[in-house]
Amino acid sequence: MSRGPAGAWVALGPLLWTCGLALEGGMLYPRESPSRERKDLDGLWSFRADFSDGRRQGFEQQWYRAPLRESGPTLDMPVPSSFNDVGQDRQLRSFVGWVWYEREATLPRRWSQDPGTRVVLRIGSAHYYAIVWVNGVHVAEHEGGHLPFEADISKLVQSGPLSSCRITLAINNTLTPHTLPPGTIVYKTDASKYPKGYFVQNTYFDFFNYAGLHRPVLLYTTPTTYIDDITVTTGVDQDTGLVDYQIFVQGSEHFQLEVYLLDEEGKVVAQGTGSQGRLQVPNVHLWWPYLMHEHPAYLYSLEVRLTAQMAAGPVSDFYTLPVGIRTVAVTERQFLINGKPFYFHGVNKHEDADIRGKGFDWPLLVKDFNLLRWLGANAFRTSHYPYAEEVMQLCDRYGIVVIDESPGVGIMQRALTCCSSSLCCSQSYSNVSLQHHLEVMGELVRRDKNHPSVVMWSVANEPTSFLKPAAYYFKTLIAHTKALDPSRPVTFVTNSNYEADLGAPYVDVICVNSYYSWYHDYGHMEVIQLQLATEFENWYRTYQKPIIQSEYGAETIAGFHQDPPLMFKYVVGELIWNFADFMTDQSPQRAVGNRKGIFTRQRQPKAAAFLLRERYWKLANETGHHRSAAKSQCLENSPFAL
Ligand code: GCB
Repeated sequence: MSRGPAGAWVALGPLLWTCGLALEGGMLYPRESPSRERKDLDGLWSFRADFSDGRRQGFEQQWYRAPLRESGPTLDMPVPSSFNDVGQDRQLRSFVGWVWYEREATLPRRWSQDPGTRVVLRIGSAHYYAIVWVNGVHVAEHEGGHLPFEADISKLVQSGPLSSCRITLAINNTLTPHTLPPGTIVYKTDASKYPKGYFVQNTYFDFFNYAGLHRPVLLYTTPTTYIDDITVTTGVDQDTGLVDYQIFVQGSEHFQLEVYLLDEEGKVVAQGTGSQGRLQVPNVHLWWPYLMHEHPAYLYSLEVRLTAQMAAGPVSDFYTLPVGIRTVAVTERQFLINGKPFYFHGVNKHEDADIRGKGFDWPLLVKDFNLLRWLGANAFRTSHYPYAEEVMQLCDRYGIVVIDESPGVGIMQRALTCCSSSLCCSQSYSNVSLQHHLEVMGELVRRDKNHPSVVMWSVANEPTSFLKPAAYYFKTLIAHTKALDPSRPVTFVTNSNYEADLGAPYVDVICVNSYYSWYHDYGHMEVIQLQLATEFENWYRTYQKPIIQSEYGAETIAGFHQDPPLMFKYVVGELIWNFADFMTDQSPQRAVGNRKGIFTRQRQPKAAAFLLRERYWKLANETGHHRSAAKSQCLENSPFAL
């Protein structure tokens, strides 16, 4: 990313985080290729929740040692899915603690017999803490839902006569002050009100803490010398596209790499050799956001071919990465994509639906993208955690711009309610929390760095950034994220007062949430314009950075319904809260979930969706820089077309 001279970007340069938190190994999305196979393990798994006091029975009895059915009754559990809503058991819906998943996988013979084949188990997301065994042997542990992790299980599956393996996972959804998101377990000890050992999980965010195996689980192969990671950054010089690549190889130090960039017709437009280099693409087709260009979301394919001479003979590995060539920059007043001002008109989402909870679901995903395009939305924020990799791939393909958010939601809320003492604050912003947050940003950037749709990282949502320790915390976290990825701006989403916010000096774009006439001045819509103007002016006067209204509630939309719509030249976007209704914990304020969606949880439009659609298509015409923006790309022949 480049930045105008007035920005904080330059000033932050020397602060780059150098504590050696770089992650080992890559996390390339498993794609089939002539050298790679994959086997999806979606479907029914055996499942058991450990209802024992203390939830330790599974470990005490070593449930991973033998098939799960041998240690007690099991349920059928679909994967991917949250476990909470698929059954009729009230206790399972709100279960907190360890649950156990198990499944046998039959492997092609070559996988279990060819020592030149590397077999990898990949878990797309297991919320929150996961331990994995294969054939009773511990192979991996991972903290944090929402991000993938892997284990090389070649030795295990190649050591015996069996061509199948038993995969067991123990997953714990308990949230603590140091998890992301944070939470607390509170024991209720008043025996006149609660049974013995009674506890509740308190969270400080507004969505249901669904848990389980939320995303695809799969096995894939590579050769033992393989392409481990690829990093691509892109630039433009007049009409020549620039693709800088860096490739990491594991398994051998003696190898050759060939790199080919193919256009959408499959024609090679540039090529190179070696682990790093720059490809030049004459007459480049840039990756443009939806509604900003008549051919948005142009994707090239980067074909990487590895050959290595091993004792057993030559080895080849092939990996193809979709590449969108585009630039991102932030000036004092603008968010630029390919040098043109970009205005975010979009939504905040959740991964959330009936029955499956946060479980990945292709039909739901495709429906959501069709709705986004119908709406004329060009962007969303992955509120409040990283979404599935398949979601990011569709964003690349459809030109939907993404603010990619970490699970840093609800940080320090506890300090608000529990105390005002420094002890409580320092616990919430402690080194343990910060260290974990830095690691999570590492995992997020490693996973999503090559997506052209991702234009900005958001490290958190609505932290108590007015508290003293927030300054160091966000300074460090943002500098670390910039060091991991110098090509993108970084922000966090605030609801603090502009004068009190101690993290705002470090962000590139100010993202503010406000619910005028909703959470205060109830129903007084006449004050919205004034309050909105005051808020924007205060933030801009203080920081001279572009502003995104990163959340506003459905009922406040009238306050934004202005003509002409752009009141403030430094406001670069608006993301409504929320795309669809979603499930939350039970509370008097939430009647079976949060109902601020412009679509219902079943993805049917409410009146607000039509209103917003009108506004977004208008905005697309005014800010999209392209005449064809007036036409919906997915609905040209439908009764909804404008
Ligand atoms: C917010 C939060 C979001 C909530 C929303 C609401 O500020 O960021 O997670 O769901 O408000 O509806 O209150």
